[in-house]
Amino acid sequence: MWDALRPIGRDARSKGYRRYAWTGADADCRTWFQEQAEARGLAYETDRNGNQWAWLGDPAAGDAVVTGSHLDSVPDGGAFDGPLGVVSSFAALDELRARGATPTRPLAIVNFGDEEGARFGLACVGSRLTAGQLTREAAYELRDGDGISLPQAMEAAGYDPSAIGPDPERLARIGAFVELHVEQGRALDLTGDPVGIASAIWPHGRWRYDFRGEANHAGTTRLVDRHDPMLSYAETVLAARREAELAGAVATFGKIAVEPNGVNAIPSLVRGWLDSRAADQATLDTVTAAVEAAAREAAARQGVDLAVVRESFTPVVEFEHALRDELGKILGGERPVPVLGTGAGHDAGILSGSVPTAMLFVRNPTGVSHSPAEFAAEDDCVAGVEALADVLEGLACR
Ligand code: HGY
Ligand code: MN
Ligand code: MN
Ligand code: MN
Repeated sequence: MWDALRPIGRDARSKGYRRYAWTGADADCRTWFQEQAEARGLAYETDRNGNQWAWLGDPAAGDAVVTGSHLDSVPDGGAFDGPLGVVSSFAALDELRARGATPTRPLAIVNFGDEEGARFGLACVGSRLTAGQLTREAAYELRDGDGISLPQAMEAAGYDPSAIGPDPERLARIGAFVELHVEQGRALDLTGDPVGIASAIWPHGRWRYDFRGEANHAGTTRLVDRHDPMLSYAETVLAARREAELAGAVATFGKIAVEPNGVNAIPSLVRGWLDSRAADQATLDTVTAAVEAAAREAAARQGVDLAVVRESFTPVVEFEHALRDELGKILGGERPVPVLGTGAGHDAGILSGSVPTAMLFVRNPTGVSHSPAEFAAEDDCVAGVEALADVLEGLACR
């Protein structure tokens, strides 16, 4: 399975993945998913929001146990973030069949579209639409860097965007959703466990900072006469690091757009995106307020205008205890499986507001993710598949 998926959307130079929503690489991943489903005799479908589903048993029967994740990536992302969950789902189904387990509930494998938000700037578009956390109108407003809207991109990829929106009937047929994901951090490496169970997802959000200054000649404009938005931006990046450190949170300016973006021109506009996350809402609010205050002070001092827009936000997710504890019971052997929180967002976090949801993490020895260097050892990936097969058997088979 991996061999057919691995080359899709991989950049020859960076060795990272560029699988952005509704692009050719995304289409190739979707073809791969459909082939895997049909090769196993699973009923394949794409839902109104472009998420892919592979069913074993009658979906209409309800109380389905669903597993899966996403196949899209961040720019130059790693091989495991998302795909490990989807590949492991198919492998776990194969394992169930090898064990002769008989499902007593419908089973499904899902590929949620556009989880990373790399193209349109909003994470978890496929699951948010399905869960009613993103309205059709707001989705129609999403634009990529070339001004192409989400519906235009879907149409260009051969999908009808006219029905995108909440899918409560589909969610009502799900009794449990379990997402397996490579850990994005080193907690399991530190405890020495190949697999862990998620307890919570930190609250996190994305804020866009638009610093508008005065374009001018880099060589002839005196420093005292400048209104340089890059300076305000730079001070804001430093403030974000300072405030996050003080609060024990994280804050990242990972994306920037500069106009006119000329070496010898003082910019007119510097647009920076802040990603900030913290273990609790109050801490996150403290950090983001402090960063904005520092940015406004710097901008005022430099005669630069500042607009701050919160582009997306995901409140804290506490995975419900009943399912989490059931996984612990199913997987617990002589030593309990570790339960850990994460700062990474997931489709499971979005669905947790609609259906009983849990997550399994597979050890990531370096903790690195959202990078071509992301890695998980084969033995740990196999342990993840075994664990997922145990969970599916425990939840859905006799
Ligand atoms: O940004 C995240 O945490 C996730 O990978 N979308
Ligand atoms: Mn990710
Ligand atoms: Mn992911
Ligand atoms: Mn996810």
